[in-house]
Amino acid sequence: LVPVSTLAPGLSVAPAEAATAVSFTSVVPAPVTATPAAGVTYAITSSTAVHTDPGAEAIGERLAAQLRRSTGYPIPVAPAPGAGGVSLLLSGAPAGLGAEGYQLDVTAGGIVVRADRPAGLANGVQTLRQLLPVTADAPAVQPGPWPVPGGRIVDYPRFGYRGAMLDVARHFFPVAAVERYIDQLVLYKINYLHLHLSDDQGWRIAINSWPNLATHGGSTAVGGGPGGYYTQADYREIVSYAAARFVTVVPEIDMPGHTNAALSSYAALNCDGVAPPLYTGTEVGFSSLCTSKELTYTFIDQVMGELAALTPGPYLHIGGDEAASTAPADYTAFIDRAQRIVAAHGKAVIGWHDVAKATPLPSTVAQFWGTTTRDDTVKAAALNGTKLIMSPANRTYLDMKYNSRTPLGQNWAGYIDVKTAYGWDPGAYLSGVPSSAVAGVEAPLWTETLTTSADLDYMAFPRLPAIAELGWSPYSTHDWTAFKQRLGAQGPRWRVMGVGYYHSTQISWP
Ligand code: TNX
Repeated sequence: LVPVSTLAPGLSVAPAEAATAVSFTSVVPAPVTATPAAGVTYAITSSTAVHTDPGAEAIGERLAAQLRRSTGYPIPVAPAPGAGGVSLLLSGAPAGLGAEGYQLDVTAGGIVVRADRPAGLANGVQTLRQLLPVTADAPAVQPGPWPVPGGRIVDYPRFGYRGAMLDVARHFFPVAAVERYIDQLVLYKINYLHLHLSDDQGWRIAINSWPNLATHGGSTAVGGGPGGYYTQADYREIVSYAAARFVTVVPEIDMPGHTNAALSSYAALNCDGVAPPLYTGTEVGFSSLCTSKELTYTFIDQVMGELAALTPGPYLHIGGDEAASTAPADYTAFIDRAQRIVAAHGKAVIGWHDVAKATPLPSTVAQFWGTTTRDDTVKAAALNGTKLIMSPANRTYLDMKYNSRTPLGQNWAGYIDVKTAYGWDPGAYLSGVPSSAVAGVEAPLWTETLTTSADLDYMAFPRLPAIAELGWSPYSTHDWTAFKQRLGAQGPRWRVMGVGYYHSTQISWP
């Protein structure tokens, strides 16, 4: 984790936790099966090595680096097979784990993680981290011992899409802050990072064919700060940092609404040919690309073309929400054309669920952000084959306040404490929509009121792990009483890592 101290001066890390053994059944998100072996323990010692199959070396190196930092042991990484220590193996996994599943065995003789694919091993390593004493996640050497409780975990995700969104448009977050958030996401097996790269208040990615977007459109933020933008090299760095951790970046350019920063950057994009001033307020629904101008589609084609070239992942997000200044017929025609443009660049579209009013391509995914459990347009699209990402605003919006006393955030979708964030089933939430239509979940973090990594920590934790668990764990494990205990056990880990979480009174924090 990038230390918060370099990002948010003034935030201090609590005193060291004791290196005590943790319970085998305390993992978040809850695994498919976890079978403790009573009385069995393996301890990491100064002679522990990590043994990796070909293709698992980088995962082994990252695990070893963390263990070296906190234990002070040498923890060499060597090719498998090797006796004892930690083995990361790409063979011998049981059938049915899929691309992201793993089996983890902790015996007195050593720790073995098996998976079919590197992504599965990486998930298994995250589980292993949670089985170590919390001090193993510390950024500096701690006293041992380093016991790991014995048993077997067999685990794989319920949904293939488990996302988090960060709004870097309302306030800009530098590369280091995004990478710090990625480090936090992977702790809970989130595998997509959606970056909201443009909005009325800022354009945050350099586009070579339209340079003013970043230099002018990126020059401010909500409240009038200096803003900022990613160069394409910055952006590639984020994408590769994420990819190394098996996180796929989904870039969003919001259109046709939420486009004041673009319209301010190029007068020709406006129907009347006049560029509006930059905007630093927080109203929504007042801007629209000019859907009747051919230049608008040249613009989208070139912007999405450059983004597609920067994006190894399958999706480009076209926004599509709150287009209150676009006539309904213009909106649907625009979205249909935007979908074809994205498809021509070899990518599938994700759009906020408003795009269901148009004609979704078979590959288009709609992201539900409503506050009710009934939406006939979304339901009809789902029954017609459109896959959904579930981000109900009154459950998953990490920018909503926990309660009326929360100093940050908004409350238009209500207050969301942990129990509300956790207490729903993404596969059975929307009336008439079968779970087979649900690709997964995503927790958006809008940043009208958030400016630092410490602010992100406070709003994302402890709710982000709740949403992550809804995306990963079988619904048969869903149980508030058990969850709040497991979640509480994460608190000491966050303190050790320097994550400034909200101490929700719904949880008893050890
Ligand atoms: C609604 S949700 C928005 C965003 C705001 C957010 C604040 C959605 C698709 N649009 O523009 O930032 O509420 O909570």
